[in-house]
Amino acid sequence: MPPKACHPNQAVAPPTSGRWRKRGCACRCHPYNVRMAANLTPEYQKNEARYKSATTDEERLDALQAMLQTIPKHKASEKMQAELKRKISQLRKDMASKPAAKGTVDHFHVPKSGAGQVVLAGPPNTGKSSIVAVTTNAPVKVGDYPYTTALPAPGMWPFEDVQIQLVDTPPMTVDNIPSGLLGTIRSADIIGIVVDASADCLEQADMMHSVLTERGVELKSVPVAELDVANPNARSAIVIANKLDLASEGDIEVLRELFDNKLEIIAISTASGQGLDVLRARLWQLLSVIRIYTKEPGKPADFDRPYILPLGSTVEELASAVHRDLPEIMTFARIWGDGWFEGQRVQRSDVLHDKNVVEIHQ
Ligand SMILES: Nc1nc2c(ncn2[C@@H]2O[C@H](COP(=O)(O)OP(=O)(O)OP(=O)(O)O)[C@@H](O)[C@H]2O)c(=O)[nH]1
Ligand SMILES: [Mg+2]
Repeated sequence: MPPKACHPNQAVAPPTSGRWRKRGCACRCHPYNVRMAANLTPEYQKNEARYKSATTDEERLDALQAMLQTIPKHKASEKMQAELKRKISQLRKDMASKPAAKGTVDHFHVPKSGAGQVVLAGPPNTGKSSIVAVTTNAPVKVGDYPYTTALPAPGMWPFEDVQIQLVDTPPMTVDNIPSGLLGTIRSADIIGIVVDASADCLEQADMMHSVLTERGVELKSVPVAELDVANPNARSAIVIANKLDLASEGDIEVLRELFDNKLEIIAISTASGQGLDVLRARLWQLLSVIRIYTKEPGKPADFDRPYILPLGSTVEELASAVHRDLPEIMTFARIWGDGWFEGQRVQRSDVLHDKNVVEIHQ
């Protein structure tokens, strides 16, 4: 006898073959109700057991990453791999937005906010605080002497209808990295290495690259969506060459010629405003997120508060961002905007595009 569906009103065909983890349920509402991937190795199973018995987020993350590394890579395990990647990125996000434990204040932990977090790091006096000062309303201190900034400070840089979070940080050198700063840098979505384009900028960029690499931060010149999620050390990074107004053409040329193969370089000046729009648009692209507006049937769309989702998110992932239980009770969705006919009826697994409007029906 075929297993009974949990939601009798929904027309869900029971499986005809394969083993199902949740017995007696034929629907696809439960995330664990997936066909078992064949040939799970003992090593994978050991990591899975570690995940199940983990008591802290750090242990969970470590076990999930190990599961992703050890899962057999073939067609039958593709869904499990995708689910593991989703869990890893969700857990990372949750960990980054958690406040410090009660009674302790970790000044180097900056909870994430907005469309994504860009941590500005670099040697003294390069203009990290000036960038935050001219682009956001954050009350950061700018000084014409080194070591002005002592602690990280966030500010929100408006971009169209969203905001990108910039984090000002204290300066670092080869011999002096404030304790806690590496944690701030590691939890960034994007690391913006700020150098002074008018003073040995190649040396500064090289120093930052080698100091961070030696400490296990792998700087990648790719958007967040193209990072290997199984590699916890990889971070999207970009070099921001500031003080363009004081720099000679030659300074920037040398940096581009000798460093461009390692990281992308964007030249700006907080004094003249040059390059700031280019920087903001590029940071938005690197963050690899989309904005989705929701609407209730018969009502206009809510354009004030877009949902920010990772690039490649599906209708079902939007539903769970709206409400944890929504994926289970949604029946169908309609969509407007880029890539669709007006009001097209879409499947749970359909991939959303930036600025789509979605109407979820229960
Ligand atoms: N000419 C020029 N001066 C700049 C520019 N950006 C920053 N400055 C100046 O550079 C000096 C240092 O700026 P800050 O923003 O305090 O530099 P910082 O990197 O935060 O310095 P620390 O906190 O010490 O690491 C200040 O005098 C700024 O006015 C720029 O684009 N052009
Ligand atoms: Mg500063």
